[in-house]
Amino acid sequence: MVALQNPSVVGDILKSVTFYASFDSALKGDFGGGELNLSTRTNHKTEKGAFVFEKGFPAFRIAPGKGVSGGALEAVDVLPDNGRIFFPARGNISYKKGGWSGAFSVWINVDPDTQLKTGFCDPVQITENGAGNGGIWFDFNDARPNRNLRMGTFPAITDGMRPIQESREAFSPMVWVDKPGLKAGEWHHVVLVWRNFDTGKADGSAALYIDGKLMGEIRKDYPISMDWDLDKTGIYVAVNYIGLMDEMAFFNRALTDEEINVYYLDFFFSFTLTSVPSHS
Ligand SMILES: [Ca+2]
Repeated sequence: MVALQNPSVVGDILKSVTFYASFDSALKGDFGGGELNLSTRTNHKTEKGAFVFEKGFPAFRIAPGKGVSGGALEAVDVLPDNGRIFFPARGNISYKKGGWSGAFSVWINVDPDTQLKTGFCDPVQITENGAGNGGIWFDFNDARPNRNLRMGTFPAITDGMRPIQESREAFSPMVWVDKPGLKAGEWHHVVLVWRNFDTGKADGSAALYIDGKLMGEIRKDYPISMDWDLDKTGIYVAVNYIGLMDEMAFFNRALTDEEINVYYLDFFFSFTLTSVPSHS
């Protein structure tokens, strides 16, 4: 065991955790302010546009000892009927009407160019109505031979508006990473941070980090508002993902560059979030 590099920074990080899943021994959250069990959403078989919500999680399992720390979530197949698993958002994420900031951290072990079976894959997508209508996510797109890793923070749209297009152009609230260089058997740390969402002002921003490095930022001349009903909002995980994911956490503020660096480095010095203090 090597001592923590920076215990005070780590302590500040731990205090801001709102949800944490170690995936060490169970497919559920270890800690959170809301529902910790996964549910599955599938398309209704006959009613177009309708969804069926069920408890449980086919095609996902714990891979004991295979994680970046302890066990990991292993996704072995794509669910039928556009099925996706999710943690309910209420209590587990710091969303607040009128303005909020936050961060998301996860470790992934995947080769997106060889392991995925579908055009698109979202390791995480937080949304009520869809990726382009009040959605925070990162995904792998359908580019060949190298998929892009992309972050998106798409504001909610009101009736009659069209969603903002997914694009590399400046109008689109995205970060694009070309050839992210991910390989099966290697763990990589992905962090999304966002500030001043849902303020109604054009002061929102967001950023994507891989392995402690800033990959790009989102700053727009329009407000970035999710406008969620938390009871209908899901933290969708491993959507069309095939591979391993581990140590997933949400934070109630944007982590700083330094914190993200420490978080990344300290994991390699046997730091895990299992020491998250009780928030009760
Ligand atoms: Ca784990």
